Amino acid sequence: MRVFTVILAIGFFLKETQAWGFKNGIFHNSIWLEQAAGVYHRESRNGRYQLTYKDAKAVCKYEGGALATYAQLEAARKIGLHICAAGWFDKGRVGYPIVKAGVNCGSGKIGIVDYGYRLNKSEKWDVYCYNPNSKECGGTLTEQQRVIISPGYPEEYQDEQICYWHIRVRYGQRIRLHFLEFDVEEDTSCQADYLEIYDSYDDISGFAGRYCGDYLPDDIISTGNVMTLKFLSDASVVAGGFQLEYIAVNASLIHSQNNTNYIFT
Ligand SMILES: [Ca+2]
Repeated sequence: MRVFTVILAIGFFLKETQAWGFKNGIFHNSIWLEQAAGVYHRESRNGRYQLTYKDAKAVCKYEGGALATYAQLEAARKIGLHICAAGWFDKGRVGYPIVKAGVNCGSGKIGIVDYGYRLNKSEKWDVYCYNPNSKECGGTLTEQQRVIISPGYPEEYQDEQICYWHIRVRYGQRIRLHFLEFDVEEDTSCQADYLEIYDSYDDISGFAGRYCGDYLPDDIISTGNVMTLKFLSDASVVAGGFQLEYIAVNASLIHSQNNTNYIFT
């Protein structure tokens, strides 16, 4: 009976994990996954392990959330959050959530790999934030063509949203973004709400533009087969949101065109 229960539990676990992108024995470590149960991982714009405890708290607060508690991190882990990067969480504790055992991450342990409460708050790690209002947007997109919308579109987006879309098409292809609708709280330097485009698979390198207001941006074409979009809204004033489409294009076709929208060369 006990064996049967265990098998049922494993079956349930596999079903759950498949829904979260468990393929070929590896969890797909997308931002979508990272936002499991409102918990997500962040690193400094300067790269991995650059945040003091004070910095870490500021990162979460900036995005409208707070440091995740151990219980929140564990709840997220139980539905598939698997990240091989140690980060600060609540009360100056450091660790990371592991779902699938691996020798290179967590030394075969499953659960929260816990470095404990750090005495030295100047140590530098990544961070785990909790923001339950930020979990229903973003993702890793690999289709050849897809429409991307702001959270809740065609309704207005809400305050304190943060979304990352990582687009990855086939090697040798490029990504063309075409804006269909655009209305984001306007201010002169887009400090409040904005959509940022990165010609890269992260938001650290390849910055290509920050957009707000209601002017429809021109098409944007990536230099490679990846692109990242980041949408952030602050604590007040919302707007209609946006709708855009991306399409994977054959890089050689772009070379053969004299296309004024071809902005990255
Ligand atoms: Ca706003």
